[in-house]
Amino acid sequence: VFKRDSYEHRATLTENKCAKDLWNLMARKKTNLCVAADVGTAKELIVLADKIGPEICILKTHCDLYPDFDDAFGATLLELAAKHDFMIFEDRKFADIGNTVVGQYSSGVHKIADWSHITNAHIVPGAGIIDGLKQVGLPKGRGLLLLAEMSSAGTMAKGQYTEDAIAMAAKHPDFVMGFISTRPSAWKGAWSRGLVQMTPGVQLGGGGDGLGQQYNTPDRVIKECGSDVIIVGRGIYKAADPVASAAEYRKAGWDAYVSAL
Ligand code: 5IU
Repeated sequence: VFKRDSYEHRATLTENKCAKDLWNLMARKKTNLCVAADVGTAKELIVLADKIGPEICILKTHCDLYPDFDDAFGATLLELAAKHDFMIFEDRKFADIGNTVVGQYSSGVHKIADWSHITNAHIVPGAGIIDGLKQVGLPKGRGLLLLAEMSSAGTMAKGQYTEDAIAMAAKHPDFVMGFISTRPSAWKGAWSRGLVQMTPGVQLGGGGDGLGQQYNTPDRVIKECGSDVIIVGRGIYKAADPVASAAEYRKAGWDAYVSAL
């Protein structure tokens, strides 16, 4: 078991507002479950978010998946986030130069910075992508996750690439709130302190999906891999009873965290 600090304590170690809010939310609500709501429409997403809201710390969206996305989307999700006490994470995976991501994050059809507390970015363009996103997000109190590792088979985000992501995060403690990672317990050097580790590719049965996704159990992700937040998609929204399934994942994730303290 990879032992670590409580969420309450880690809230005191970050300079990013979103990370502080998330650590405190997880401790208060006793959940480290993020649901990846990759459903077919915004309408379904909103129904799902209202049902599973009490179980989760984060609702993860892919706003370009929903054909019925409209200008009311953000406001509706923010209302649900306030009602159920969760945060919103648009999994946009920005990947362009700084100047371009300024527009993609603040403007366009989706205006992500207006409604999503958290978003994420590839570091393949270099640190300019962080500077660009920060120009938009920092004044709004947003947080950025860097993709240090991915859950898919054959990912190129490994070794030196992962180390470079860690070094870039260290240069932007006010805006970078953490990482998407799969095995941060194996990282060299200092532990992530106030930075949040979020891990996708989580399903109670393990296995994969035939398209490269690789699953670990919640217990393994938290206790062995050293993650802080489990990200679960199909394990919940494809279940016969998504609310019961969310409750089950929540318990598995929380029990694993408590036993890793
Ligand atoms: N996701 C991954 N792996 C990654 C990253 C994001 O699976 O490395 I970065 C997303 C894709 C999907 C969710 O939205 O996390 C996982 O969904 P399933 O639990 O349905 O596989």
